[in-house]
Amino acid sequence: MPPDYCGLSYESAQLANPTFFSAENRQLIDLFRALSPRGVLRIGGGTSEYTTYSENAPSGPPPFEVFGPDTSKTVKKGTITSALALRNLRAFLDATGWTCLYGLNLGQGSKENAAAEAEAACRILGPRLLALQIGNEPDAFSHFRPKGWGPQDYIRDWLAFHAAIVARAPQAKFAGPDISNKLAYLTAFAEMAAAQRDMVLLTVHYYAMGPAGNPLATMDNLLSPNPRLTTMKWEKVSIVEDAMRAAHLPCRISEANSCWNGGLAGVSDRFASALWCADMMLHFGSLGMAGVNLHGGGNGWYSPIVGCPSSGFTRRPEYFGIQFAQHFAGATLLQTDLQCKNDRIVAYAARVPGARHNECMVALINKTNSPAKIRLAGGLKPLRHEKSLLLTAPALAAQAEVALRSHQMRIGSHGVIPLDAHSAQLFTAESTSI
Ligand code: BDP
Repeated sequence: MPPDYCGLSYESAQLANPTFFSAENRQLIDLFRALSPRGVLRIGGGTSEYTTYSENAPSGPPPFEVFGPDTSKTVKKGTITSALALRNLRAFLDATGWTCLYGLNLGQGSKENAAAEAEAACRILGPRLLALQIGNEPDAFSHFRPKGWGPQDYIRDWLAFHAAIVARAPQAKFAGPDISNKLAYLTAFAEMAAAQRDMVLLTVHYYAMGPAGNPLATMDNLLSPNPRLTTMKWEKVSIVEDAMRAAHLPCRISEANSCWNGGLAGVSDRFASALWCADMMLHFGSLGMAGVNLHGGGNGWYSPIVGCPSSGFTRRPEYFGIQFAQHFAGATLLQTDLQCKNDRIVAYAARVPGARHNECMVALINKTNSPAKIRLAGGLKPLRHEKSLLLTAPALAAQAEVALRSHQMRIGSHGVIPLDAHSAQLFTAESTSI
């Protein structure tokens, strides 16, 4: 898992308020830094198809302090991203140590405006710009394109925008296709990407459930190993692997969360979402994905950080799930084989750079409502006097008092590790086989 594995995702509309992502927003900077010293901030989402770029800051106050969530029902109004917003974003990224995956408007924008914005983003964000993306979820462009528009039409439109952008910003790097769920668009994109020299990353989205309001979108379903409502059918992971191979590129989950349509009240903002998030992030790591960006912003139910500069920010449970997974950023996952009748108990192990040669890190996640007892095999032994990290809360539906806290390692007889119901634990183990 690369060092910049963890990330967040915000709506492009948020840039209409240039003070949000700025060096002045100290509280948000600290929250980003406490999540990762070098994460990826993805800017895009549904509102990226409604933004226009302008060199000049619009007169008058910004249209809102914070924006979000965006849902399929949000009536979107066009917003303006200015050069000032990009300069402030650069200062924010410098202060956090993060880079940016930056989305341009393909749905309704002109290629001339996208090229002007791309040129400014490259110049102003400089080394903090990981890549540009052209369009959000082009596989769901029914609002913007005639019926029958498909993957090859998308590639044609993408190439036209790409040509306009590189004419103004020859140094630009690109990622995509940022799809919702139709893998045919990823396959077409990967074939096209193989012939480009400026592509750095493939991207796809993942929502475990949706839309909010669907009776199958429940806390219980979220904790099941493969929620039945996922936007992306990950049984088809071989298609993603083929795309990575064809394009010679890594793939990142550039937008992810528990339930689309802005999240589900009482689920997306509860401790269950933290357990889901920790497992989902490590699971995608084990599938060879290069990172995951949790979508949010504003006061969305699924947003890992909510609030605004004037009244302050709050960490939602999911924030702690990301922090849990962050311990694996930069580490090399090892193959694990958990023999357990309950598929809601999962385990991950990894070699961490800088660790003693025979040590590895182990994560155990118990998404059941019963305590469990785990015995490590394969020559692995938990370190007896070490501290472990525990992701816990008073209840699965807890909103507050969710914590990732240090905890004295408990080891029972025969090396059995007791695992509380609905909890996740991270600790160091010694290996006689690595
Ligand atoms: C995705 C959009 C994102 C939305 C999200 C949702 O890219 O902007 O916020 O759906 O519905 O498709 O929550």
